[in-house]
Parts: sequence; structure tokens; C-alpha cells
Amino acid sequence: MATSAAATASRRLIPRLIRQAVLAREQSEGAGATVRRSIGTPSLRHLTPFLMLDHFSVSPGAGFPDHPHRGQETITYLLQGGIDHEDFAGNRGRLGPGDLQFMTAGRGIVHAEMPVQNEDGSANVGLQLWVDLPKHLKSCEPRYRDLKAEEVPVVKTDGGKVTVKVISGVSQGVESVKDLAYTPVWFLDIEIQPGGKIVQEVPEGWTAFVYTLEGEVVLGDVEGAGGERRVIPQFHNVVFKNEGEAVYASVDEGAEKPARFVLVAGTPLDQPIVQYGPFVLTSKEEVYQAFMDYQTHSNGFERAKGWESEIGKSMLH
Ligand code: FJH
Ligand code: FE
Repeated sequence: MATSAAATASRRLIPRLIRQAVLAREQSEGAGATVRRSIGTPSLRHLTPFLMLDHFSVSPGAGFPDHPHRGQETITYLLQGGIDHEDFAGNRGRLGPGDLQFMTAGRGIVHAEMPVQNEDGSANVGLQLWVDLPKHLKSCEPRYRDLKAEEVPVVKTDGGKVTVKVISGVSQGVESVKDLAYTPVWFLDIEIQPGGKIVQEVPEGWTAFVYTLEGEVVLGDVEGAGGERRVIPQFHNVVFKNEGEAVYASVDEGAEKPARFVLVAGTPLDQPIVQYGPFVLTSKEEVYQAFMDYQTHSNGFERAKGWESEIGKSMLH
């Protein structure tokens, strides 16, 4: 018997239960910078296709001067302030609040990512997510997809108590810009006012996690349904089990402020991950080869020869 759309919509979607919740602790990275890292630490090492999630808050005088990448895609989301970017092919740009850069390192990129000086002296805040590339795409040509804040559709639900920025994927029937990354990823920025709730579908079998930026969000099962519900504070990464259809999120009626978090999901990749710093391949031999190629300016790193970024130098003055 055919199921009507209305019947499908009213059926209670099976909740994704929580597998693990970890606090993103601060650690040093780059030149004088500090990041809150969750994915990519011993407690959350392998979460295919995700390799690393950094939450960054930094003022000028620190940053990520000239460095290479091979084998991954990076998604950089600026929340506040600005970040300058410059690479060895002459590409330059600035991300402002709400802007994103999807970068496919492929066979090789050398670049610098440096915070800007804000007039009011405020910090530059953002997220960077590293996504693994399928083995056959690790040797592809590098590319960028820039996504300006204005290009991100915003949808409201639950009587206006929930606002979703649909960076990548689908929410409440609203679709994002497509083909941003090679590895399929959903990336939603969700804000819930006190008393608000959302049931956000995520593709079946995909790896899914939430990272909390502000406030306290209740995640897990529906109230009274028997499964676990947890109140998650700021700076936590919550990984969901792979079974289930939707993430249930809410904020208590009596909460002092709204909660803001990103909900991210991606296709798991069935391949080994061998990482050394910014090189992410599938075997030790390939990582060794990446070192050699970077040092000898070959197989994708040709343009690294003699190259120095302008913005990386700014740190020295
Ligand atoms: C020296 N120069 C070590 C160096 C390491 C790097 C690195 C960086 C990010 C990042 C995180 C969050 C963001 C929005 C704005 C970027 C990251 C963000 C992750 C590694 C290994 C560079 C120069 C170095 O880049 O953009 O929020 N995270 C993993 N390390 C470097 O990039 C020493 C002298
Ligand atoms: Fe980088």
C-alpha cells in the first residue's frame, strides 16, 4: 500500500542515539595559535569521513603561516572577525562572518591562513573541519568552492524558535548550494531559543555529530521514549550512533539563553587513514611519498619552490 506524504511526515522519525560526548580541550597549533580540538584527538580519533574539527579563537600575532596539505578537504567556517587566505597558485581571499571556504587539497596545496586585525580588537572565531577524500580522489587537482554568507539559505521552524543556516544539505525542505565538497557532507548551523525544538533528518548510515558553540542543548531521544537524553554544554562534540533517522534537539523552556551548534553528517569511507600532520593518505608509504614530494617540489608541489606568502610574513612584524 502506498504511504501518503502526510502520513510519512507525521510518523515519528527514529532518533539517532548518542554514542559519545567529548569536551573539545584547548591545544596549541600552528604558530602561537590555540584551538579547541575534538575530532582528531585520542578520544575521538577515527570518525570517518571526518579527520579533525578545530574551533579557533585568535587575535593577530598567531595563525597558520605557510604549510602544505595533501589528501583531504577542509571546510572553514568563519563565525566572527576575519581570516585571510593565500596559496602557492596565487589565490587570495578573505573570509568574513558567516563565510565558508571548501578547499580540496587533493594532490597538494601550500597555503597560509592568518587572522585579521579587527578595529575593535575583537578575536577571530571559526571552525575548520577536515574531511577525508576517497582514495581515488587523493591525487586530484586542488580546488576551492567559496560560499558567501548571503548564499546560505536560512530557514525557521517551531514558530520561529529555531533558525537553521543550511550550509550544506537539507533542512525543513530547504536545500543548500550543491557540490561544495567531493565527499558528501551535510553542515547545518542551528540556533534554538529557550523552549524550542527541532527534529533534523540525517541520511541513513552517515556519520553524524553535533558541536556546541553556545548555550546548552538537549540531545538524544524524545522525552519519555526510553532512550537517553542528555544536556550538552558548550564546546562538546556529540557523536551519534549510525542507526536512526533524525537528530532530536531542544532547549529547556527555562534556559537563560539560546543554544547554537553545528550538526554535521558525512558518508563513511571504507579505507585506512594514515595521517601525519597535514598529509592524510591510506598507507605509510604514501605519507612518506608526500614528505618527499613536498621537500623536492614534485607531484603537485612544484609551485612550492621559492614560494612565500605575503600574509604569513605579517606575523613577523
Ligand atoms: C609552524 N608553522 C606548525 C605549523 C602548523 C600549521 C594545523 C592547523 C587550522 C584551523 C583551525 C581552525 C580554524 C577558522 C579559521 C584554521 C590546523 C582555521 C589543524 C594542523 C596540523 C601551520 C603553520 C605552522 O588550520 O581557520 O578556524 N587547524 C591541523 N597546523 C597548521 O596549519 C609550525 C612554524
Ligand atoms: Fe591549512
